[in-house]
Amino acid sequence: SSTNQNTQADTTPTDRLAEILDNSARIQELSSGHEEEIQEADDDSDYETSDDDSDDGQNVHGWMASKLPPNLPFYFAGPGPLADGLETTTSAAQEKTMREVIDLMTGKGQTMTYVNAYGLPHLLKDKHAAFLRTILGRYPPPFQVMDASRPWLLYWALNGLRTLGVDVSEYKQRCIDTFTPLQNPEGGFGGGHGHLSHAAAGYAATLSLALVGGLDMIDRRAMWHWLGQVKNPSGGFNMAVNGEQDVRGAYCCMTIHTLLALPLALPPSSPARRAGLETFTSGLGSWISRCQTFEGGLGGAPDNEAHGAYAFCVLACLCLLDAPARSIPTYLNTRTLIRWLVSRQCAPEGGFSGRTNKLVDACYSHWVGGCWSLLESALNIDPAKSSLWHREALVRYTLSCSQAKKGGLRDKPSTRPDGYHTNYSLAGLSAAQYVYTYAESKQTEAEGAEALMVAFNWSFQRPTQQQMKEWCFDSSDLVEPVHPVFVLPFDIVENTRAKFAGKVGF
Ligand code: FPP
Ligand code: K
Ligand code: ZN
Repeated sequence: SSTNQNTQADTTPTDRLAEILDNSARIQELSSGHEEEIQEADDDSDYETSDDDSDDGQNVHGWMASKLPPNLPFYFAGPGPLADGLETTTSAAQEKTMREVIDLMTGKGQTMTYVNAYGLPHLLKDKHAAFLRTILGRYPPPFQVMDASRPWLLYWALNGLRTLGVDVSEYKQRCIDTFTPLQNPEGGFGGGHGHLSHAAAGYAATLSLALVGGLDMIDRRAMWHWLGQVKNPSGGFNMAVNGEQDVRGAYCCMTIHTLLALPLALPPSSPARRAGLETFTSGLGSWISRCQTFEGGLGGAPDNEAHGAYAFCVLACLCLLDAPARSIPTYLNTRTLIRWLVSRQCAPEGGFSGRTNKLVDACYSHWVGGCWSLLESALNIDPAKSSLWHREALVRYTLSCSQAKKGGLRDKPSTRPDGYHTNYSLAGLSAAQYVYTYAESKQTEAEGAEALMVAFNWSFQRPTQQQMKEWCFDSSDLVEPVHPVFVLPFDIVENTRAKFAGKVGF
């Protein structure tokens, strides 16, 4: 038996070494064709730490270390040690993206030269703000395809601007004017003129109006009635009357319900009430439970593929129902969820993918990055002491790879920035920069008898000097804190809570 063990012990490291050597060839291949740029960059590079460019393929970490900017851990500078040989459209796209990311991370392909103390491009706040302001401007005819997304365009731009520290109160009247024709007499908002009310449009409209202090234009009683129409007898929510049922509906509807402090009881006209449910939360946790898949991740509806965007909707919706430490472990298997969620953080990219075997994308900086504070709170993990995820990696991806030099943030290198990716990259950056914690407050608990108040129990801690150093950003790269459940600035959430305090029942 001891011979067998020795054989095992001998072959495993040999196989590993073969893999690493294979990958060393892959790294050389990745850098070849870029020799001119490398040479050029090396000539005036601050990063060069060794004159020895020779690479005998034997010491891959040594090779990488000789190329790295100071402070850049090796795992951001080369492909991971494991790769399978299956070639698909996705594997080709992955290879291209990884190559572009490595060039930006290591500085070889980096053209943003205004860098912070850690050699990462600064957050280009003024340029991103200017980019977001153009979204609030006029649109040429090709943008007709965006007509159903009017509320979203406003939300992404206004929330992104506030996350960058820009005051948006000047947009109040225009915002109200935009939403007036979108609000329907039967309650809720459509995405464009003449459109039926829709959960996503209502969510984006409510958040936008909260951002500018324009919530008074919402007919809360009509909204309560409409929400009753989309509450499904299953416990979940439809996206529209007779629309599809998925967890976006649950998160969007319950967010609207909470922010507007609507009554918890279902209206008498609600089809769910006729099916025996009494409140908006009846059956909701159990329906959400069914969205956890064999991977441990969370899909949009029972039997759907696990996906990061829906994972946020699931966790945030559970955090509207009760304290995370109660609602999350009650309805989800947190052990398998952790495994799936940690697998979303990509190396060397540092950002997140939305699902298994797919590519990094900066919108998941929020959809996945926003899950950590909720899940860590559910597990009583103190993020100041230990963490389930790598904040530095997300900061590196955001600053080095997701920023467009002319303004706006983008999905990945070789894509164009847009309002959606700009807002959610910035929200993700805030998740990496702040510690968000849930703490029960007696006062809101007492009020909670009528409306759902638990989601107002979150607070934020600004990063310490030590944390900023660990996570690689300067104070000028710090964004504003974004609420982990409502995805709004904290002061907006507080103003909204205070506005409707004691007004449950219209
Ligand atoms: C796949 O796109 C994307 C999805 C299946 C989910 C999209 C859902 C959201 C963005 C979230 C909605 C949330 C609310 C609150 C309305 P893809 O195949 O292009 O991307 P992938 O390759 O990254 O999966
Ligand atoms: K994507
Ligand atoms: Zn995206």
